[in-house]
Amino acid sequence: MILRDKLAEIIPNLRKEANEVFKMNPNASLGDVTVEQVFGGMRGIKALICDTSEVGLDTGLIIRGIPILELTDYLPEEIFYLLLTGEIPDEKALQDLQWELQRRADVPFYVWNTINALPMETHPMVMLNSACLVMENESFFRKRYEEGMPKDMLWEPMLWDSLNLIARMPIIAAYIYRRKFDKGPRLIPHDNLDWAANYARLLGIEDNDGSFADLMRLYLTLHCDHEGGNVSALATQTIGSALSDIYYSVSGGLNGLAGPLHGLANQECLHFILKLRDDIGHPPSDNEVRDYCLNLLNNKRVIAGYGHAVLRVTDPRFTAFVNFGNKHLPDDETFGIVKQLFNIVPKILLEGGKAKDPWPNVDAASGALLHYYGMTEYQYYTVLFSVSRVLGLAAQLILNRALNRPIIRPKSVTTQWIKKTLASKPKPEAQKEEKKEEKKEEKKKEEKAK
Ligand code: NMX
Ligand code: MLT
Repeated sequence: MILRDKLAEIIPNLRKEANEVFKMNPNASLGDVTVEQVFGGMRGIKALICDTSEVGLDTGLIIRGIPILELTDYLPEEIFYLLLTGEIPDEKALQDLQWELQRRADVPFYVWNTINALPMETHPMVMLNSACLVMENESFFRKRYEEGMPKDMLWEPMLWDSLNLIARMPIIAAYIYRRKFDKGPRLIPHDNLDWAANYARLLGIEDNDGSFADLMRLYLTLHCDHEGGNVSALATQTIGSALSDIYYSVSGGLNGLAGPLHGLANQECLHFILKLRDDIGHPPSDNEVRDYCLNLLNNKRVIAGYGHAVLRVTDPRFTAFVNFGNKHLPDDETFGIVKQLFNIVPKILLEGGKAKDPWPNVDAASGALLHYYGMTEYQYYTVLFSVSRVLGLAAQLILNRALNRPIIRPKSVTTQWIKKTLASKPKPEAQKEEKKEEKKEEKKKEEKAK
C-alpha cells in the first residue's frame, strides 16, 4: 500500500530528527510552569509533541504548515494522508487509500447486535463508542504485541487497525442515525463514492444537487484534528501510550469529545438557537437576542459555540462553515440567527470580562447547516464530529508508535506541597527588597573603597 510504504520511507528520518533534538538539548527549558497553570487545567503548558497539526492562538488550525482555510476543497482521505506524511497524496496514492478503505468496510455482525441491544434512549455517542470498543478483539496491534513484535515495528499494525476503524466509522455512525431516529433500514455503502459522500448517502438525507455530500466533505475535513492538547486527543494519546490499541484509545478519547465543553457543544449550540427562536416566538431582534444571551450568562450558563482554550480569534473552521452557508442557504432563518449571534455574543462576552476568547469556535455554525438539510436531530451532531476526528486521533497514534513515544505519566502534586514550596521561596516583593538592600551594600562598599 502506498501510504504504508511512504510511512516506512519517512519514519527513519523522523526518528533521527526527534533523537537529535532530544539528545542535543535534554535539559533545555521550554518555559516555566506557574501556579495559575497548574490550577487552570494546564492551559498553555508546552509538554506534548504533536506533529500532525498545530493551533496558533491568532491563526487557528494549521495542518502540516497549511492553514485549514486553504484545505477546504480537499477530501478527508487526502487530509488523513497529509496529517500522517506531511504531503497531499497524488491521484494514485489517493485512489490506493480509497480502495483500502473500501475493502476494509465490512462491519462485524456483533457491532449491529451491540447497537441493537442498547435502549433507544441511549445517546448516539454511547452507541458509537460502544461499537468502537467492541471491535477491540479485531486489533492487529494487540495480537502482534502479544506475539512479541518489536516496539519499533508496532506502528504498522496500528496503521492497519486505523484503516479498519476509519473505513467502518461512517457505516456504523450512519446506522446509529437511522436506528435511533427511526429513519428506516440500514443502507448499503457504494463502491464508487468517496468516504464522505458514502457517509452522506448512508445517512439517507435527500441530496438532489449533491450539496449535502459537499457539506459532509467539508465537515469531515474541518473537524479532523486540532493538535494534541484538546481533551479527546490528549485522552486518546494517553491511553495509547500504555500500548492500548486503537479501539481502547479512540473510544476513550471520544468519551471526552462527548462533553458539552468539548465536542458536544455542537449539539448544545443548535439546541440553544432553536430554543431562543421558540422562546422569542418570532424572528428575534438584536436587542432580544442580546437580552436572551445576557440572561443565560446571568444564570451562570455558557454560550455554546463561543470561547476557546487556545484560540483568541474567530475560529477559521467557523468561517469556512459560514462561507458554505452564505453560498448554499443565505436566507435560512436558523443560519440567520447564527450570523446575528456572531454580531452580538463577542461584544457581550468582552463586556462580561470573564471569557478570554469571546469569538465563535467550530461548533457555532455547523448545526444550522445540518438543520437546513433536514438533519434536525442535534443529539447526533457529536457523532459527525467523531467520525472526522478519528482521522487525527489515528494519525497521532500511528506517529506516536512510529516514534516510540513513552508512556504519558506527568507528576501530580498536592495542594500542601504547593503551599510548602511557595512558603520556602522568597515572595516577589521580598525579593525586590532583598535586591535593593544588596545594591545599597554594594554602593556603600564602592564608596568606602574610594
Ligand atoms: N460563555 C460563557 N462563559 C464563558 C464562555 C462562554 N462561551 N467561554 C468561557 N467562559 C467563561 C468560563 O466558563 C470561565 O468562567 P469561570 O471563571 O466562572 O469558570 C471564564 O470564562 C474563563 O474561561 P476561559 O479561560 O476563557 O475558557 P477555558 O479555556 O477555561 O474554556 C471553553 C474554554 C471552550 C471550555 C469555554 O470557552 C466554553 O465553555 N465555551 C462554551 C462551550 C464550547 O463552545 N465548547 C466547544 C469548544 C470547541 N470544541 O469543539 O471542542
Ligand atoms: C477541538 O477541535 O478539539 C476543539 O476546538 C477543542 C480544542 O482544541 O481544545
